[in-house]
Amino acid sequence: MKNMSRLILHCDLDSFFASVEIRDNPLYKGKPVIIGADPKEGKGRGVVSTCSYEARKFGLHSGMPISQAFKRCPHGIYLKPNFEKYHEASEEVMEILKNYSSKFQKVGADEAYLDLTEKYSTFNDVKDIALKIQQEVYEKVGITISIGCAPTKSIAKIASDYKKPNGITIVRPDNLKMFLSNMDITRIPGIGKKSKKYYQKKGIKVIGDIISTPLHIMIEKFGKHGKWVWEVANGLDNREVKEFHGSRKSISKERTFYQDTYDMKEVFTKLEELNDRIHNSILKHNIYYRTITLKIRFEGFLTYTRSKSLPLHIQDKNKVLDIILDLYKEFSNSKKKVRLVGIKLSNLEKNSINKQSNITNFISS
Ligand code: TTP
Ligand code: MG
Repeated sequence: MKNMSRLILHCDLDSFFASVEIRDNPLYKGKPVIIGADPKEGKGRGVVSTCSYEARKFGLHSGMPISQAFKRCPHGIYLKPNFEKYHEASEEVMEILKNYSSKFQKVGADEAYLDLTEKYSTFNDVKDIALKIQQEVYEKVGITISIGCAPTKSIAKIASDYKKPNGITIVRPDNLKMFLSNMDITRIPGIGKKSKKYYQKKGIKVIGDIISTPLHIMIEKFGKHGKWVWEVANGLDNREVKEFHGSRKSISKERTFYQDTYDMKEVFTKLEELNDRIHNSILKHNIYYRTITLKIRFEGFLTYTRSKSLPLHIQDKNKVLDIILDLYKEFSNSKKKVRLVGIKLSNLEKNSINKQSNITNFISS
């Protein structure tokens, strides 16, 4: 019988940066290893990039201030990141994953989707493939990867996170609702802390509450965002596994001022103009993006870039401008004249669902 459901894998490396460090220094194995800023005996600034699962037992996690991490885990092994090493490991892993399907989509340094529908016919075969992938990654790159398999991208992603580290979680179509029912709604990509509160106020606490709410009620209460969330919860997210445009990785525009300037208003106006122009092509090609980068060059060619990555793809001109202006704040007291500004949108996806543009609308309404 022809398999009607898709077989989508989401593969995500476990405690990625920390795993690479532990691979290269076996003495770290089994210990709390923290990658990030220098803790300086608890006085350090900056945050934890990631940490080993042993460190997570102390409550440490990505994004936590390093000073707080040090308080909770003073005996941890604190290491600065080695980005070249992680980049290399990431490329090796992606080369392996690519071989399992031509429908392959890398979504970050340590995660990728594979669509196996055409190659394998049942969810039973998939277990063997997932094991094979884990084995190959471990043998060739020396780190572990967790894999989720489901009929949709969003559920495959939830599944890969379900049994970390080194886990395999397969969610069959008939098991999908049971798998999701008791999960916190923040498991759904697009529901963060803020929107969680909003959903909770309206009686939605676990994913099961979304599943049991009729679609028209979700739309009535939560707009487009509610529709997306309902589709995810019901296994109807039909986004394809597809590498964006093959080679195109970002869209950017920049402009050098005729004369270097101190005038903030001129800088802002230029950024607004660049943003408008970028969005003309964004709309024309129906592209969604997840990372927004500000580039700024001062007199003397001193150049900086600052980025913000969102939890999911958006297409929202006003939000980009807000983020750009926010990133700009860091430079607003500079004594130097500005020579060039630029905006780059990356982590692109085509024909994504417009999931986040309405979050702000409904939260503020
Ligand atoms: P994640 O996949 O989010 O985290 P992880 O691989 O460390 O752990 P998990 O087992 O839960 O998947 O991110 C991948 C890498 O990206 C991570 O190793 C370090 C980096 N990173 C940061 O530098 N800062 C962050 O806030 C996050 C979330 C990740
Ligand atoms: Mg990871």
